[in-house]
Amino acid sequence: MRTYTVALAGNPNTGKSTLFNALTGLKQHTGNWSGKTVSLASGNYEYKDTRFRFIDLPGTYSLFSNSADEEVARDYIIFEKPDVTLLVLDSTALERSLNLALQVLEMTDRVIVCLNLMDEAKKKGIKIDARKLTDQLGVPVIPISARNNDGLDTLSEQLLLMCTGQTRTTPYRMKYNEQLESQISRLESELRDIFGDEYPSRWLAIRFLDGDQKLIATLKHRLSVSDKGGMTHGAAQALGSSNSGHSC
Ligand SMILES: Nc1nc2c(ncn2[C@@H]2O[C@H](COP(=O)(O)OP(=O)(O)OP(=O)(O)O)[C@@H](O)[C@H]2O)c(=O)[nH]1
Ligand SMILES: [Mg+2]
Repeated sequence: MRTYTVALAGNPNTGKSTLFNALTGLKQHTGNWSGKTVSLASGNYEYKDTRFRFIDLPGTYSLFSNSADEEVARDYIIFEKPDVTLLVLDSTALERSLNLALQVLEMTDRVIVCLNLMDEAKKKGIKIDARKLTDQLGVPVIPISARNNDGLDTLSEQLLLMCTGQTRTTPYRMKYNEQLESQISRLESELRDIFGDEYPSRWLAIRFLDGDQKLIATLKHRLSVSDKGGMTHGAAQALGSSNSGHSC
């Protein structure tokens, strides 16, 4: 049986572990306070002769290098390359959740968005147009209530479609001002010289321009381990710069 890997990402307290438990039948700790999931629990779920291996990532508000949790979640998505990243959003606080969603959409095009806590949203009179959000984000958006097992069949079906390559996505990518966009595209092509298509080059370029030193150190380390040679002068400068990464 083929096994696909599905990473659960989202803000703290959005119900990732509740969804993980509902699908895998395991008992990952859940509760109404943040920061519970610190290590990576994994569990299997079978649907229509397909096995999904779920990874319960720590809850974070962003995926930069602000904390160990952010690095763990980010590194998993970038370096482990799950077949799908399942973004679990809180339907009652969508605006807050969308910040992380936009970051994940820069990192991978294999994303499914779950609008969790729909039961709470309904109680509060919050209406969300999932179809419109699907159009705007460019990836499937599925309303669910993990605690009540609502919407999980639709979600399973979508997981199967995406893992088997039957869903095409066009993830929304932020557009920056002209000056920044030209720096991004220059750096992007330098980074592609080093890494090819190994990592999402636009996302990498943006992280470099933001001066994400921990990410740069991780990449340098991985590069030295894999011993890839032949990098261009600009790329070497980009990786070697110790401040902002503004090498171009
Ligand atoms: N009403 C309602 N509550 C939910 C739902 N899903 C999760 N919860 C509750 O939300 C709280 C947080 O759920 P968790 O599953 O622990 O959230 P998490 O995203 O794993 O949290 P971290 O590990 O801190 O990132 C718990 O009290 C859950 O019972 C849902 O669909 N509806
Ligand atoms: Mg959790």
